Amino acid sequence: MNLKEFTAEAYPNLALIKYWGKKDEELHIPTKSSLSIAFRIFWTKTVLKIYPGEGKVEKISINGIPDDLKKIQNFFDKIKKFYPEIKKYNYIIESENNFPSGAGFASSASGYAALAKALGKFLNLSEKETAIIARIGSGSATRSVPSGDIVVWKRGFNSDKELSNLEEVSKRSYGETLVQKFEGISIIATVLSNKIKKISSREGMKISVSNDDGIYNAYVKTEEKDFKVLEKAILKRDLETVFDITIKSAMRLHGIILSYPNNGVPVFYLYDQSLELAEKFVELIRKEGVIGAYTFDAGPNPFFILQTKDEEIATSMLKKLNVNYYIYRL
Ligand code: 2P0
Repeated sequence: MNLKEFTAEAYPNLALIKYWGKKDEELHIPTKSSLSIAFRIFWTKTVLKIYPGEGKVEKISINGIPDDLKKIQNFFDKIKKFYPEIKKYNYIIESENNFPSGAGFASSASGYAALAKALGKFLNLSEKETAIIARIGSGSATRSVPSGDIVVWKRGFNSDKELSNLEEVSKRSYGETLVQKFEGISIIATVLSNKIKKISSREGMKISVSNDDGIYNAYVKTEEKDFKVLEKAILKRDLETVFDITIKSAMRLHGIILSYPNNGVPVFYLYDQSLELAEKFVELIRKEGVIGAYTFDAGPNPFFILQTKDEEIATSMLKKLNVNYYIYRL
């Protein structure tokens, strides 16, 4: 057996302007641009073993435990269309990650990014091409491929007309580093709950997009404007604007999610305690005269972002309330 190995690693990311919805379900073309910040205390490391075959994934394991082969075969089948070379080999994927359960980060972003990077080494791909492969695995993985602290993922097209050539369009939306180093910032990931959510992000965003009655479309337009403002604010390190837009984008996300019940059943990810904690955080930083932001993904755990010099304001509050957390200092 002629076996070759390719190893890669990737980290999760936290979006300040969120990704929520696809123009194309197959290729994960986002309806809107998003921007994220790296979170490098958690990681996924992946070893991709290849040998002559017919494009089949033989085994996949995460931390030594077999994972969903069908899901990963489906991913390989999608990318075969772009890289026929994949059909000539079979694959064994061994992944490891250090995610504590309930830390608020899904491992799909770093998982698909690490796998895409390993595939990128095998296929000799550029970072842009690698980010496109990661995107086909999971949208948010696009933002875990570039090496910078701040990464943008632009929606890549302006009109439906441009969607006529899917392959071409698919190549227009990929992650890019906006800022390589963004020091002096702390991200605090709190752990309020580690329950598995009832509705996955994939399903949740599909519900928002497919029920659009104008509100979702208005959300996309507003966020697209704020995305541009945020990009500029980050380049100028205008933290006040960065934090203001971060909070708005998080709350708009959850407003949109609540706007579209699923056949009448409310869709929601936040708990009362999530909002109470966010409110306490804002009260505290205001009292201390410092700036910061909170954000939420599709889950109940607040993330706090503030300057490292002010980090203790948040951590002492969390300690008092007995809430567990993880800190990443950029
Ligand atoms: C984000 N989320 O920008 C947003 C905020 C969740 C809330 O990207 O269907 O797991 O695999 O493309 O990437 C989670 O969505 O969805 C996500 P798929 P994904 O981080």
